[in-house]
Amino acid sequence: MICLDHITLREIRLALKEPFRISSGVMADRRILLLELIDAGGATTWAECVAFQRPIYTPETIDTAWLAIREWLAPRLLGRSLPSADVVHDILDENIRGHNMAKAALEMGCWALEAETRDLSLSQLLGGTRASVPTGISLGIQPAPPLLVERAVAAVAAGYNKIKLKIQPGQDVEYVRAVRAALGDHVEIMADANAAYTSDDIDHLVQLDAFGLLMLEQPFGADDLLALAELQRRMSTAICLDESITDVRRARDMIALGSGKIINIKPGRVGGFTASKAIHDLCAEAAIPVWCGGMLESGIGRAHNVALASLPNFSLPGDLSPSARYWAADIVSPEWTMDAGGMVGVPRDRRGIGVDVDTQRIDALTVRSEVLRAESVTVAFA
Ligand code: OSB
Ligand code: MG
Repeated sequence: MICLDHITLREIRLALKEPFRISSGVMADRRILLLELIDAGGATTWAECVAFQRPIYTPETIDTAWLAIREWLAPRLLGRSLPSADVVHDILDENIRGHNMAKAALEMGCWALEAETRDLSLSQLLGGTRASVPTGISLGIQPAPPLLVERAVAAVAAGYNKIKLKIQPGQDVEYVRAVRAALGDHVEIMADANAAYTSDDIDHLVQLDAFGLLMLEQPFGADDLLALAELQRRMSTAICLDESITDVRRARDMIALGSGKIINIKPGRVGGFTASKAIHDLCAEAAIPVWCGGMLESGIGRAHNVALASLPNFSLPGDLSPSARYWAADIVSPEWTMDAGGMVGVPRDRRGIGVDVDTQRIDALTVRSEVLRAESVTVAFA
């Protein structure tokens, strides 16, 4: 049983150690939306809304998410007795379109709260089975191939199990060729275009087949499932969908149309853990591998992702880099670390999200906050 007494929204600023460039823009100082959820019984937990500052990845931003949570989503949950977190997805989804990252932050917070109150780890509550999960690294677009090669070589030496290269038109084939030549044939390499190409680029992209990539992530726009199917027919490299998969129905469409062979599950993008589990289960039945993507999260979002990635069909390395790859100091302790084999431990012996949240540091980093309570919010959809 969960009954949310109040939720505190906070925006913190956290500087990335180095800017991260994808085809649609660059991120340097992260504005991060955190939720602290407090149960009527006194239990507390944290969740992270993974929306970025600008709509360069999906249409949401942290400002749209703040509005959606305050005005439409949180009022549906506050003060209401819920038997378990698995009912929250449908409550938030009914007659409210989109805003998946806003929904996910609340929904995942409810799962974490249920784990707290039932004295389970989040991994156990979700059905996770593994004590550690393999991680890969996602390398942003660099000004020239040698700079990317340098980072890729260092990442392999650090133990990462998969090297993902961001690409965009004009910075693709030669970059991938250089990294493959430097790393040799036995390292798992993949590329991610973040929707930068169109069906006019099919002949160009087919050249990537020469480099033995593990997969090519989201070459075309989120809605371009037919064009993606055409590309998949022309390429031997497996296409992986990220932005296209916003719920379990899109995963079914991908399978039916042949638009891809692998799915990157980001719980924020699909509206939370219930949808993530549904996609995970569907893909397990269809022999489609899945892996857990990343959104340059703080240690709070990372805790949620690591718990999800401990489910059995997360059979490929996730974008689950340790804290030190992103931040001078994280907001959780212990910080997330990776061993020499590129494995991240799942804190299955700890209750809830499995790390302590550094509330003093969060206080110091907070630039705005708002407390949402049942009595103080307008119920927009009575
Ligand atoms: O497409 O997976 C993506 C970062 C920003 C926007 C989109 C993506 C990414 C990443 C980062 O690849 C992965 C990470 O969090 O380390
Ligand atoms: Mg991606």
